[in-house]
Amino acid sequence: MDRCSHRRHNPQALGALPVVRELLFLGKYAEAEKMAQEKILGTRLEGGTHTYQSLGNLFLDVETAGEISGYKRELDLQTAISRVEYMDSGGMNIREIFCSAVHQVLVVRLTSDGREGVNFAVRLNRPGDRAALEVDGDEITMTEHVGGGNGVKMATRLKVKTEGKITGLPDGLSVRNAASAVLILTAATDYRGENPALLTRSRLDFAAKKSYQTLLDAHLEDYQRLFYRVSLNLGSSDAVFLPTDQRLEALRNGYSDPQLLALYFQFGRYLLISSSRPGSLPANLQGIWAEGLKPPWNADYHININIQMNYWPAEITNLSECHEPFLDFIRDLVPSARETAQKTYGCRGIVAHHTTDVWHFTAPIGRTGYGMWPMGMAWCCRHLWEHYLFNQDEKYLLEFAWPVMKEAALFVMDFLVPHPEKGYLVSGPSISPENRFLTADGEIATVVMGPTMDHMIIHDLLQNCISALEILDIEPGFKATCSSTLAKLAPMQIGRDGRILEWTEEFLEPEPGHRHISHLFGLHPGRQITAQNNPEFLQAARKTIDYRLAHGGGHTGWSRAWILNFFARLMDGDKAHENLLALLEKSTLPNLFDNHPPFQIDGNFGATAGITEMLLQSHGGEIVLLPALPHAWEEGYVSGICARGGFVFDLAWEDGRLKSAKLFSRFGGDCTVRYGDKAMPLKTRQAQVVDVMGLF
Ligand code: FUC
Repeated sequence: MDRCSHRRHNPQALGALPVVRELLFLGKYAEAEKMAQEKILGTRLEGGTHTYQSLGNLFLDVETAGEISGYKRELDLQTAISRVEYMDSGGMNIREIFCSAVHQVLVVRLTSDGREGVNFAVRLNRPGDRAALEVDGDEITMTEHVGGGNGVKMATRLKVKTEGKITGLPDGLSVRNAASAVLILTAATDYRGENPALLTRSRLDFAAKKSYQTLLDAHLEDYQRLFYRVSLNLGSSDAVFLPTDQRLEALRNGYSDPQLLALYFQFGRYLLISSSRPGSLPANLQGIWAEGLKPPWNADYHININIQMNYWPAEITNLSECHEPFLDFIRDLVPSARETAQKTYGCRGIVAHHTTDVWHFTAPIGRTGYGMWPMGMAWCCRHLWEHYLFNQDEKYLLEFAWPVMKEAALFVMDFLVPHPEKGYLVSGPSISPENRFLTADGEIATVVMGPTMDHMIIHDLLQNCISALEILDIEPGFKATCSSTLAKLAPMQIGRDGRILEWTEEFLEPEPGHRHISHLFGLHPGRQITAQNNPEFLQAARKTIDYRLAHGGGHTGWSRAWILNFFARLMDGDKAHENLLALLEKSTLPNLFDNHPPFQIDGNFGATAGITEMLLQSHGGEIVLLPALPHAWEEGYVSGICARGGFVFDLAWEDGRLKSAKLFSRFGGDCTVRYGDKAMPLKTRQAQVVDVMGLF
């Protein structure tokens, strides 16, 4: 069903485009921006995008007897089981909860060793009170046609399995005198064209036939297969016995807790495993943990940093299959992105702007300050390419990744225009995501020709296209066009004060500590700025970050996480560590969720990636071991992290020096491994384990 109700392309865009460009080249920013706003930007759906919503609430009203003691609530990352336990006068009470990707069910088990057993009521509802509820025997069914019209149809079913006595309530079930009770809940929508009532029926029937232990075993096997691929030890601390919120508080008071950092790293992996599995939608701004009917930014898919950051840890922390939902989503954007390229810019290929939602709209919407940014697709394409680099699957590259990358390249080839004076190709009209500048008249503006980030993204895309074509050995003509476009692209520039220019011109900045540091895309996630390629830009990148930080930058969680990655790429472990601590101290909630008030998951994922980049990097053709090990991590080990080319590493260090290093070569092939000043070439066979330490 086509539910993309807001493909609202502005019909005046094609006519306005050359005029806006000309005005911008003449420096008439205010006039250009006004015209872009009126004639290029499409209409914004009321409320922005279609919102992701919570499914509903499951309430348990559990009776307790007498005083409660020993209350403990935990989430065990090794098992992905959430557990509550406490004593009351009846005995020990335990509640275990897990979500099974295998059976697509949420399972809750309540047990009590007291004589009375557990006595509780279970109720379901959905915010907004529009859901229909049906209670029948040991089941509750909740259905809703969300929003009516084109909205999704949803069904949720819950079954109680118990030896205790079940009676129906108007909005739930009452369970009495049960030694244990197992609740099994499943839910579905018709998003993918399925019938949610039938799907939930068959899923629930299937799962309910299994014992709790069988469901649990299947869940553990599935989850641990992914989770246990990586272990990390950054040193131990006495605080492990304290609750997480207290450990965080202690960290804020200067207590060193390297185990909390390792926990935080694994928490990011847990979040990705739990929110992004083959066949699912990608993790949105809040993963899947959005609350209510209208979460911030509709928990949509911002593609000007946020969703990309969500997937930074996927390949490097050995969760390649968790990347797939995003890759599928990128492919699914293509038809809409093609239409936007034609209707808005008269270009071939595909384009998307700062945000989108599950219905895949790609038109520029809202205000120019965030909406006038046609680089969404081009940036997303680096994920398609990276998935190849880690998995070396040429069939995937040829059939899945390349066609999308090619269309993104076609768009930029048509979209770029020569700068009238300088001659090089510039992108525009566009913005440096969400930042503003001051014009010569002192006016605040956003739209320009040639924001640096655009060129860095285009550089990355075209280079990746060239590499893909070399591997596939196809389309030499297209490869030549990629190369010639690349050669004509506006170069990166360093400003008078030694920072990288954010725009082609040197403007004054009204917000010098802005959260986006878009013009460092070439440092991370890109690889345009490296010590081998252009050390002068490395210096300028550092100055750029220092300046942002000196003006209050890094104040949102994701921004801080990006800075952590930047410092890892600058191979400055101490600075990376300092920013990791700042992320935990200033932008982390007591349950370790990243804080962008109220909560945004990108910072969690970005930090997990950043910690990995501190220990292993594989960007400029070399695999670098412990590139940014901070002094604070004197000894430790990591196993199972991945480098491009399909190499999996186990590393250990002592006194800040590499002590052992092993690689597992998944596909065979050559690589160069560097530790400190020494870089060693290596040939490997498929499935070979190499003691890399022997090389140094
Ligand atoms: C980006 C950021 C905001 C926020 C939003 C969801 O555009 O500028 O800080 O994270 O996405």
